[in-house]
Amino acid sequence: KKRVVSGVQPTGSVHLGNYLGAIKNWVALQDTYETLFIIVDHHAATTDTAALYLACGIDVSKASVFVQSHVPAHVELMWLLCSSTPIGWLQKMIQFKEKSRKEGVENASVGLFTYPDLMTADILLYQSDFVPVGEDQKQHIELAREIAQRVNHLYGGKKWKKLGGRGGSLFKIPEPLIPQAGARVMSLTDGLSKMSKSAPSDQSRINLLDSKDLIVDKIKRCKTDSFAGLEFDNAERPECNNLLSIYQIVSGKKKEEVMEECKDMSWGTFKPLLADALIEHLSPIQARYQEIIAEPEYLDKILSEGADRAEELGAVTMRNMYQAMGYYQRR
Ligand code: AQP
Repeated sequence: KKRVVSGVQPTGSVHLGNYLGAIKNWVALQDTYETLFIIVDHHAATTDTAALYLACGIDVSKASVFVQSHVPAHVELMWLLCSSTPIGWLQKMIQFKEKSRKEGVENASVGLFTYPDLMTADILLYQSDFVPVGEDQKQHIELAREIAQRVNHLYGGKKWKKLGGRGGSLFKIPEPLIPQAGARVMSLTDGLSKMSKSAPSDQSRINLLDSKDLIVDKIKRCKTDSFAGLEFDNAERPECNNLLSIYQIVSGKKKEEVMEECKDMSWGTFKPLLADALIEHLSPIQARYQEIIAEPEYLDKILSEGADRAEELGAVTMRNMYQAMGYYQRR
C-alpha cells in the first residue's frame, strides 16, 4: 500500500482551515492508503487534538495516530538531515522570514530556523508517498523533496551498497496532496490572510469546538463587502469567495449549485444560511469529541499503539540512514 503522512500542531484550537485544508481530506485517504497522522508537539493540548482527529472521522482501525515526541526518531532523523541542508535553503522559507521579522533574525531561535528539517523528518521517516496539507504548506513539502533528493544523491545508490546496504534510494520523494476546495481558508476578518491559530483575534477563525452561539456571532460580524449579489472568484471580493467556498464544502454542495443558489442573495440572507450549515456540519463532530475526551484511557491506548506502529516503520529508515552515512554500528 502507498503511504500517507500528515499532522497538525496542537498550539491553539483546531480551526476550520485545519479541518477543510487537512483533516477532512485525511478521512477519505485512510481507506486507500496506509495512513499515519501525527500530533506535532509537546503541549497539553495534545489529547484534545487527538480526540478531534478521531471526532472528524479518522478511524484507528485503518490509520495510526500518534504524538511526535513519543517517537524520538523524528528528532534523530532531523539532526541527520540538518547536515545535508544548506543554510540558504532554510533562509528562503517564508514562515521563517515572516516570524523572524517580528523579533529580528538575531533573536529568532535556532529551532524556528531548523523547524523545516523537523517537518521534513516527520515525512521522510515513514517513506511517505503523499502528504495531504493545505496550500500554505506547499513550500515545506517542496523543501522536503529537495532534501530527500540531496540525501539520496549524497549517500544513496552505489555508495550505500559499498557500505553493505541494499543500494538505491534512501528516501521516497513525497508528493503534496492539496485539496481542490478548502486548500486556503481565509480569515473571517480579512479575506486576504489565511485563517490561522496564531492570529490574535479569535473572531478571525471558526474553531471546531466553537458553540452554536459563537458561530452565529462570528459569522454575523465577519467582514463582507457592499457589492450586489454573491459570487466566487472575483479578485476584488476575497471575503465573498472565502465565505461561499466554506459554505460549499460544509453543505456538501457543488460549486455550480452554490453559485445558482446564492447569486442574488444579500449578506443578510446568506449569513444565517452559512452559520446553520457550519453548525450542522460541526455538531456531530463536537458530540463525538465529547464522547472521546471523556475516556482518556482510551485515547492513551490509541496514541500508544500509534507510536508503536510509527516506531516500527521509522526504525527501518533510521537503520538505513546510519548505515549509509557511515555511522559505527552498535554491536
Ligand atoms: N487557513 C488554512 N486553510 C487551509 N488549510 C490550512 N491549514 C492551516 N491553516 C489553513 C492546514 O492545516 C494543517 C496544519 O497546519 P498547522 O499545524 O501549521 O496550523 P496553522 O493553523 O497553520 O497554525 P498557525 O497558527 O497559522 O501557524 P503558522 O502561523 O505557523 O502558520 C496543515 O496541513 C495546513 O496546511
